[in-house]
Amino acid sequence: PIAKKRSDYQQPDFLISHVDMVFHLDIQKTRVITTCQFSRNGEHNRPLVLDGESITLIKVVLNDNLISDYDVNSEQLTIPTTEDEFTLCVETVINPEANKTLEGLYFSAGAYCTQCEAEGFRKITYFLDRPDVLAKYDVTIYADKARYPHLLSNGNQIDKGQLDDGRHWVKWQDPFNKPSYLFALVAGDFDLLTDNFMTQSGRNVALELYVDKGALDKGHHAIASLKKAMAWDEQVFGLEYDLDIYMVVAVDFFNMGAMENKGLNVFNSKFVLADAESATDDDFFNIEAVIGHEYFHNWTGNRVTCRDWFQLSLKEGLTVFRDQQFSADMSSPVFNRIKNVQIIREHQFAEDASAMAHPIRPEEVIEMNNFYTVTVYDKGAEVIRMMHTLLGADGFRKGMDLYFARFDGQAVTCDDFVQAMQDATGIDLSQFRLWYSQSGTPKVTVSDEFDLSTGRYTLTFGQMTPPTADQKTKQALHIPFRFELLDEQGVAISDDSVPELKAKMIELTQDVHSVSVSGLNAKPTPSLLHNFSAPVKVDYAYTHQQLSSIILYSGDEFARWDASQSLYSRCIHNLATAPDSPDNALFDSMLDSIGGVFALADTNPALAAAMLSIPSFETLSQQVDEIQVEALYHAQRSVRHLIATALSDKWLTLYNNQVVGAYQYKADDVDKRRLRNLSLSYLVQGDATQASELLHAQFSQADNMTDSLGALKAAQYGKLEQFDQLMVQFEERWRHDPLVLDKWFALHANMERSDILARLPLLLSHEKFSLDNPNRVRSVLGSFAFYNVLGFHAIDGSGYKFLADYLLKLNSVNPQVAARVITPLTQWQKFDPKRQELMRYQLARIADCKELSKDLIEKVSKSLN
Ligand code: B3K
Ligand code: ZN
Repeated sequence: PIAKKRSDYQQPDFLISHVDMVFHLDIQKTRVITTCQFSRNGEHNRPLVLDGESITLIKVVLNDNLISDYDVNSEQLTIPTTEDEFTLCVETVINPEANKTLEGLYFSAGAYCTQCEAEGFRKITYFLDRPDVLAKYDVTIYADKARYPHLLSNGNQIDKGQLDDGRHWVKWQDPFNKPSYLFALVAGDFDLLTDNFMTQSGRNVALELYVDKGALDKGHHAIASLKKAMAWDEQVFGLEYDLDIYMVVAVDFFNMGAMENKGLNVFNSKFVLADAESATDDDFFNIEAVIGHEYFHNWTGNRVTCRDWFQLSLKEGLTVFRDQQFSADMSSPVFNRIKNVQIIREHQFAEDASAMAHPIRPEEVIEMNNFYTVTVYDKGAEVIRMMHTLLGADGFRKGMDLYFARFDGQAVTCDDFVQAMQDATGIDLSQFRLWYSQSGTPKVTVSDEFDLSTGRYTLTFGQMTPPTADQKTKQALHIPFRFELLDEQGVAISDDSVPELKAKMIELTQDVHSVSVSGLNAKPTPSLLHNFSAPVKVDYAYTHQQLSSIILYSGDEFARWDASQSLYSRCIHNLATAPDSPDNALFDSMLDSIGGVFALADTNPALAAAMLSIPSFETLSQQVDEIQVEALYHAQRSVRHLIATALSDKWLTLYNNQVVGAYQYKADDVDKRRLRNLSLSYLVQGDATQASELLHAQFSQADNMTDSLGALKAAQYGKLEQFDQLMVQFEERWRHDPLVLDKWFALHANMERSDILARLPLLLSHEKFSLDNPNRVRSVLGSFAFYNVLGFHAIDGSGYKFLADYLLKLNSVNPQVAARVITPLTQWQKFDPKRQELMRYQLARIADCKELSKDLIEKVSKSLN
């Protein structure tokens, strides 16, 4: 397959003003009749070339004439016409049941549904399947009434009827122009939860949530979240919903989280269904976030969409930023910010360090589905956030207003967005645009100097972006870098004559910058990168004492957390590299500072919980040049053990202090459960009898999934004997509930045990396991490959082989999911030479496969280069 390049963009040869579609649904032979009004775009005499894949062409009618002089192959239908305006009617047949790629029209557990983004519409009909062709759609659906009482598509229902043969039909009309990737169709027998929302201008919007039969009670949180998101977008961005109906359908078989189809979102049921017993606090949180995300797309994505797929971050980076702000406003801002940063440090930095490194606006793509990445989404959101920081909240809002005023109803580029931000505020963003084209993680090296005789302190910032697999040379970026200086008492030093100090921010635009302050009595402590104001790595040689001081006194809660993480990281790396001569002063200083954090538990429990958690293996991995798997892993475990045992009394008190009543998903209770489960995970490393009593009591008395799963995870982590037996009980109780069973599978897959490779095949042959179900595949294969450090990276290569064997099977069923789960194998660059060789060997095996999907070809070939 050949890569498409961003620089090759050409306007479409034809435009479509209106689309009329008729679906005759049938499990194996669905007939689709598509009639479009075309017009030639510009002066040319090229034929009409439509995209189409895995569909059978029945007939083509041009302006009421049946034609046969067209050309059709496995990817395109070419119509030789010279007309400027014409009507084309194409009839195709598709097989939804056989479609296991879950792209196009497919069958999910008894219901029909569609997924068209990015290029799935061409699996339904021949079309100009690109985001810059916008049209109005009328859609009529015919299906058996008894089996499919609900027939849904975008927009408003305008007509319906009944046939004598048991079928019925419904006609939908979407009044908004949209690209084909936002098309959706759903047909099935669902339970329906309804509600309504009154917009700020007084329009009433019907809200409809369609879920599996019997799951109605699990839909309330999603509906409540939707209403919060609708109100939030009005308050913060002045954006109101634009149709009279908003539908959300939950399906069990879905490649990702959810899809923002106009007026008809389709969701992975994981991000819709929740009740206290079966869903954790994290599940409740994620539902609110994803419901918000898809809703916010209605403006950032649907009303203003992308000109081409290289611009994906235009809608995704911006919408992730919006959902992050929403979540922060709904709960603890600092806790949310920490979560965002962890994703960047664990996954995005890893992507930048791998062969898949790409800018947030990629230059070259073979399979578009491979570019729904943490870089495009989460680093993209960081780039938007930096503009928010540089422009201020008011400036950013002005920029957004101008963006909508200019581009509503159009398909535009990232440059158009930045230009609107610049024009609305007069702030020069020309250098800032490099963030869109340059990949890699910049490193900001900070050094300082203090002259006691003059009282002058100078802080010097140097920036450098190391080369990435896709780009050798890098330029200096425009980096908003927030910081402050703390005096010996931990008080922030203010000096209005130093603009950077006044603003608490320096804008780095060159390789080196410095800031000086005079009149100081002692050398201050710099507290750096407040609120993670840019997606960079910072290098400054803090003393342990300085880190402790930031932990206690920094005015920025994020910086306090970050300092705690630096202290833990230091201890862990120290132990990993010098296990026989640990730096005792460092460990004492860490225990001392952390001991002090317990006092925060009452006043700021969310921050306390984050500060009492040590960095993940993934985060630690990105702090070193070469990952020493066993040494790093065991060092992390040892430091946890040390914290668990040295502070055991504090953990017990903390555990006992978190008293919560009957389950409710509300901030105070969530914080308490979080602290309680965190304490338990430390307690299991101390007194075994005591821990096992606490754990048993918690598991058997829990009225909610957060506490049940917390107990199970603690038992797993502490390798308590009763773990296996609790897992059996858990499975018995939950085998009917797919979403809970996913958690059970995941727990098994990331267990640390020497026979893990022998146990994985048992999971795969479990009667509830299925290759067709992405959630299941992710919970076994994904959990293992991403998080089972010792198992996946077993030095005999068995973990890598296991993944590769499985991917070769998944390749022909669901390439999109396969290409996602392969990620850990593509990140071989940071491992030791032996592991690198083993990982590359498996990649080469995959590359050798005869019928490899485009998705895997792109990832594997890049990784082997
Ligand atoms: N826009 C969709 C993602 C589509 C992924 C296609 N492989 C969901 C979202 O980001 O909201
Ligand atoms: Zn999105």
